[in-house]
Amino acid sequence: MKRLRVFLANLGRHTFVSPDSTPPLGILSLAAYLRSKLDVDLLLMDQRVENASVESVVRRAADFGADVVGLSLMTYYASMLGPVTQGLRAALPKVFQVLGGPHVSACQEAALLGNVADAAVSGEGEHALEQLIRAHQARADLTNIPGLLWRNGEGAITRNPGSAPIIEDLDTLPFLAYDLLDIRKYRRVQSHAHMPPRRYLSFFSSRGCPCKCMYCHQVFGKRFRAQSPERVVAEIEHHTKAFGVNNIEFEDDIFNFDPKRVLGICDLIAKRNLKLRIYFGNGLRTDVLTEEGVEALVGAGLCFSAFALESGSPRMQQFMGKRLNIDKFLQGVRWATDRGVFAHGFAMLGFPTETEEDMKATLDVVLNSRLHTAAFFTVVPYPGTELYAYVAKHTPDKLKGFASDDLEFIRNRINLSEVPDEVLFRYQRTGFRRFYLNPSRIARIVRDYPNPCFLPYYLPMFTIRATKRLFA
Ligand code: B12
Ligand code: SF4
Repeated sequence: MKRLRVFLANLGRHTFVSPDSTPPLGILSLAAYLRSKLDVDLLLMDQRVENASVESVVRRAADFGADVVGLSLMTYYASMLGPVTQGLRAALPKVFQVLGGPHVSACQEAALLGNVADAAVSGEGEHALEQLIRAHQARADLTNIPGLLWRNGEGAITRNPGSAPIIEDLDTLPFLAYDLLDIRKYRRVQSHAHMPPRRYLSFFSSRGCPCKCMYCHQVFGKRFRAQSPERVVAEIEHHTKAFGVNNIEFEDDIFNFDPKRVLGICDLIAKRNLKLRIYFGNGLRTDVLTEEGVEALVGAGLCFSAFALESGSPRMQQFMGKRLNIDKFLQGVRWATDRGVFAHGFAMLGFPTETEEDMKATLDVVLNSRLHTAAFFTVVPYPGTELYAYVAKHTPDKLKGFASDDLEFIRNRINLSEVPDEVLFRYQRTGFRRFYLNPSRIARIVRDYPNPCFLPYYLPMFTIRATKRLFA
């Protein structure tokens, strides 16, 4: 019997103002899991890093002769789904098409509108995709797959009762299928860490975050599950040796939630003398960060971390559910930068009810911090978040004309706050300008940035962000 051919693609684009692209850990994890359970041929494609056209995605799947196509995406790229799935249907009439990733977790049934995919999986995908493929191979009914979203015989979008089981013990996951990806492509583009392009690998060592930030996703639920230090370091050692790479990025939501685990990981890295350079693109959470943890991470090779403040206003911290202690934030950044770590900050302006006072507070904290670089984002309500529900309930007019799949998110002009548009965008520009036009900050950036020759590379992106709404 012909082996089933499964094509997994990460949809997306990287652009001038959003130049970053990281290895698609979702499909890398799914591929590893599928081949550990089923006898299948796999082909992976990352449309985002290749900046490939929709036609190329379809052609790649068709040339491979795919029986099943799995498409992974963020909501931001949802407008591609119609053309991709229709193209696949035309090129491979019998192919079974399934959607997954943050977009499905956010939009649920609506993810199947406007396209011709057969099914969609919300949340963690390993178990569900395995079950789906088994059912497809056996030509069995899909009604027995808990939580599956699919089109039934009449074409109606249906949700099965229940939800797909999650993987309780993340140590049981096979190592990411990096051998199926051309990692050389990631050397040429900016990674999540704002560092010069380099050879690196990404990892995701924990799932689920117990915090309740109202703008955040629902992919892995609220319970923290993590791989043990032994499992984390075994995978890092395996892949870094196989690819001859020593730069690694963690994309975990809350890597340092368990301080003991952090120490265990660092201890093993040191014992095995892995000589890593470690980056946290998605950040370390400062209110659970300990000085001992920072010390250990630096000893293990930490050289870059993002730190998400989001707001410097204690009132907004409560409102948005992040509840970060601002003094601890400043202290965490100081612990890291005092030890030579390059620190990037995330700030958000324009939450519902936010006033000029709150915005000033955010600017004050960021400007007075030891951060090397920072980005001031304006708040965007993604569907499926508590924030979106709040805006839909209290100020539905603000959602008119807002497109969560606008492919240039940085241009997004939604203003959920109490202040007029020009005030919000002026605070954003002022934030960027005052942060970067500071001689001592510039001196620290030049001193601590690993390769200052790359700094001009960021200028166009910085200029566009810093002038948002100035000319429009
Ligand atoms: C790394 C990352 C990126 C990378 C790109 C990642 C990529 N895949 O290409 C970069 C840095 C470029 C990026 C950019 C953005 N990101 Co981002 N990013 C992440 C982050 C931190 C980790 C993603 C990851 O690797 N997860 C680990 C893997 C294992 O999980 P996964 O991909 O979700 O896959 C699992 C399931 O979803 C499912 N699954 C996935 N694919 C498929 C496919 C099939 C067929 C099936 C069945 C199942 C399935 O199974 C997988 C294993 O269980 C997530 C947060 C998070 N925790 O996920 C945000 C996240 C994905 N990003 C988000 C957003 C909003 C953005 C931005 C738009 C804005 C911003 N300010 O960050 C920009 C995009 C702008 C641009 N430049 O293009 C949102 C997406 C929300 C949404 N509704 O889509 C997330 C969820 C963060 C959040 N707080 O809400 N991001
Ligand atoms: S701490 Fe990060 S991952 Fe956790 S809920 Fe808040 S934004 Fe989401």
